[in-house]
Amino acid sequence: MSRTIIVSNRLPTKVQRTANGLTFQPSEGGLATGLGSIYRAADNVWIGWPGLVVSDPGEQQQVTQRLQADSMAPVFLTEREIQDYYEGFSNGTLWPTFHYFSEYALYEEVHWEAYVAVNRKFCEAVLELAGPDDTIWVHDYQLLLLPEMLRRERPSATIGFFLHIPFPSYELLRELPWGAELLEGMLGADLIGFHTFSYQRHFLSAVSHMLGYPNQSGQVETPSRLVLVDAFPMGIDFKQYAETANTEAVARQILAYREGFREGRIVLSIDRLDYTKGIAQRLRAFEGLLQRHPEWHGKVSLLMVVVPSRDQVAQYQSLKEEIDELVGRLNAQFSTMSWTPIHYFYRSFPFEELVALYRLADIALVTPVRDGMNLVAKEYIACRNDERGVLILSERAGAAHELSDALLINPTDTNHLVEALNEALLMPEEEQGRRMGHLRALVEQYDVFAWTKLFMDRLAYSKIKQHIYATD
Ligand code: GDG
Repeated sequence: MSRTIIVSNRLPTKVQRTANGLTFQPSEGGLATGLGSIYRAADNVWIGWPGLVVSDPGEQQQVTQRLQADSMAPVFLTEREIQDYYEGFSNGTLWPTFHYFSEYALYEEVHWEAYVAVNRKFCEAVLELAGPDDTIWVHDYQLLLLPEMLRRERPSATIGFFLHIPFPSYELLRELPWGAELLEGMLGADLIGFHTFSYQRHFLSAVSHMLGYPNQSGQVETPSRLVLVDAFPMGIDFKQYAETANTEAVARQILAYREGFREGRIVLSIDRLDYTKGIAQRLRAFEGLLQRHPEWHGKVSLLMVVVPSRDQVAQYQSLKEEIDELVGRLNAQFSTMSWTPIHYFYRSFPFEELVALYRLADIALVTPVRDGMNLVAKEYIACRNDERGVLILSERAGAAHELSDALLINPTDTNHLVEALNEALLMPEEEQGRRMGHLRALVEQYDVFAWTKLFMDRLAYSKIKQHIYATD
């Protein structure tokens, strides 16, 4: 039977070392939560790094066996590889460049070499596991070279690639010394998917400018093959969120949280720590609301969850300091004995508590300066079985292309953001219901299962299309 082999940098399970030995926990992050629902559905396998350096052969075996039982296969990386391939090239070069923060980008030859070497390591891990009839689905910016490496070894394999972050304008890509190699790497796939049509367009324009390959209607003609390129906006497991939101456990959790806020309104903000997420801008907008609309003093609080992430990279450390300082300053300035304007948590919450937070919040404030898609926005919608609540969403998140019933804002326009907050706080219940009703219908219909099916069907179609092209 043919299987789907999912390949991504991180596995959906992260291994941690504690005083009691190794522990196995679900990973956070959009890719893990999004695909976590589908890979168990069939006889699929997920290949990736387990999130910890494990060099002892005995421990490696223990991790491999434990993950194998849950249909996962680990790729072990050394400390040096993590530094150069992951923190260096992936998060220090590609992440900022693809999110339009090229002033943060590092251009280090050693990072690039490690990136090539680790992509090759993943290639070997895949070749070891994949049978000739298996479909290989490679994910995200850490593995841009992998499709081409696999193609060289298995010319007729079925290979899909999906990018979870934005694909930037060609002008950004050409700032990278390795832009052409990265594009060639991706073109080893049969089908390349992006969250939005604009990312697809940027990619096709980079391919014609930098490689000179002709393309038409989402088909690239490389010197040897035809590659399809398309937009697939990723969905979430709507049912899982909607059903959890209705459970007794979540209802109890909401009651417990409510105690702390009495009748006050709650604005919720949830992100991984990242400069792309617009966390500092959001705090400034909340400050603007309190300055310009003193009528909300004592009546509204911002509940802000920041999940620790990449805290070894310099920009993330200084962002953390900036957030700490802003929260401290705002609370010191506006707090009263009975009201704290910002409740700030620098940690992650268990799934059911996260759902309770979504269910509790009158407003979800999702204001990234750049974001491939943003699943938090969709999860908030899925949890609102009561059809109440307002989503304020950045027009620079991929999700904004679909979620037009949200209040769409420009995240760097603080004035606009302040007024959007005020508008959301004043929004009549019927309008909330109407907007939320439309948003829910959309997120329910285009869930992660529909997304996978669409991608897989199109991948199968790419093989037929190539056959026709080759025999033409
Ligand atoms: C990348 C792209 C794209 C957050 N806090 C907690 C928690 N989370 C989970 C959320 C959500 C995920 O993390 C974050 O997903 P996003 O999509 O918002 O962002 P990235 O991690 O940057 O993901 C992004 C995505 O890939 C998918 O393609 O949308 O644009 O950057 O699922 O629920 N989960 C738990 N506790 C928390 O405190 N359990």
